[in-house]
Amino acid sequence: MKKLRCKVCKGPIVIELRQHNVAFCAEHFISFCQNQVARTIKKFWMFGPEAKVLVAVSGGKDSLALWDILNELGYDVDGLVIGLGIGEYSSSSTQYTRDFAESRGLNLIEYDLASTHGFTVPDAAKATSRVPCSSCGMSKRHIFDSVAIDGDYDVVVTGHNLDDEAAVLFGNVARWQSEYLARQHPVLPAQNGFPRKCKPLIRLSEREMAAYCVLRNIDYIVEECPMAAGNKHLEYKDLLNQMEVDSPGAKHAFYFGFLDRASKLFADDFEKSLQTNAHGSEEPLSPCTSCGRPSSNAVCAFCKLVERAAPTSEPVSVEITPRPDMIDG
Ligand code: Q46
Ligand code: ZN
Ligand code: ZN
Repeated sequence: MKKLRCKVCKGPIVIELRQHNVAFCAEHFISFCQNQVARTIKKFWMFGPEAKVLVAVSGGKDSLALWDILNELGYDVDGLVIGLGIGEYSSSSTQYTRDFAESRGLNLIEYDLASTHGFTVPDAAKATSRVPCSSCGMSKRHIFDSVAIDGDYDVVVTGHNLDDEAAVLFGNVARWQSEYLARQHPVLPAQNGFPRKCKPLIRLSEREMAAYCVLRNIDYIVEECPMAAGNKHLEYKDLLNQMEVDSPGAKHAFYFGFLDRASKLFADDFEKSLQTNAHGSEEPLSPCTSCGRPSSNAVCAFCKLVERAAPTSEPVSVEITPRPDMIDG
C-alpha cells in the first residue's frame, strides 16, 4: 500500500483527513486548521482584523483550540469562562481554562454563578423542575450577552464545530423546526441590544480539534458535562459518525449543503426572528427592571430564574441526575 505523505512538504504524516482526501505532518496540520478558521471568518464576513473578540470558553478542546487559533491569527481575543457549579466538572473545567490562559498570557474573565447570583445549575434544575440544560443554556446566553455588551466587545465567538452543527441541523430537520433552521447560521448579527455571535470552527471536526490540541500542547477537560448524558444531540452525532465512516465528507456535505442551498429558504423566518427577542417572542423589548438587559417582560427570564433558584437558607446539594430528554448542551 502506498505510504501517505504530507500534502505540503511530503514529510511523514500525523493525520489523514479522509473527507478531504489529504494527510498532513504536524506543522502543516496546524496551519491547515488555522487557515480553515481564517477562511470561515472571511467567507461569512464574521469580523474584521481590528475586532475586539470575546470567546466563550468551557475548558473543552473546541473552545480552547478556537481561542488558540484566533490568538495565533493575530486577533485581540479575551476568554470568558462561567462557573456553573456542576460539582467537580465545573471546577476542573475552569482550572483547565485558567492554565491555558496563563500559558499564553491571555486575558480570562471568570464569572461564577454561585458567588454572583447565589445559585448553581443543579439548584436551578431543582427549582424549575426542568432539565439542567434548559436553565444552564439560558444563564450562559444571558451572561455572554451582558459581558460582551458591558465590555464593548464587537463579537462573541463560540467553539461549535462541524460535528456539533451537523447534529443540531439533523435534529432541527428531523422535526422540521423552521424557526430554529432559520437561525442555524454561523453568524447572528447584533440586534435589539444583543451582541453579534459567530461560530468560526464550523469547517473543523471534533477529531481535528482533538488532534490540534494534542499538537499544540493544549490540556483540556476530556469528560463531557455529567448533565449532558442522554442529550439527543449525542445520539445524532453517533448517527452522523456512522454515515461518515461509510462515506467520508457526509457531515460536511450535509451541513454546508444546507448553508449553500437550503438556508435561504428560511430567510423570511430569519428576518422575523430578528424582530423578536432571544426567546422568540414578538413583544417589544424594554430594559429589565432588575438587570437592565433587553426583555419582553418587566423582569427578564434570567432574573426570574435568579429569584426562584437562589437558595434562601441552606444551599441545595449538587445532585446530578441525567435525563434522556435533555436539550442541546
Ligand atoms: S454545561 Fe450546561 Fe452543557 Fe452541562 S448542563 Fe447542559 S448546557 S450539558 S454545554
Ligand atoms: Zn508537512
Ligand atoms: Zn434581568
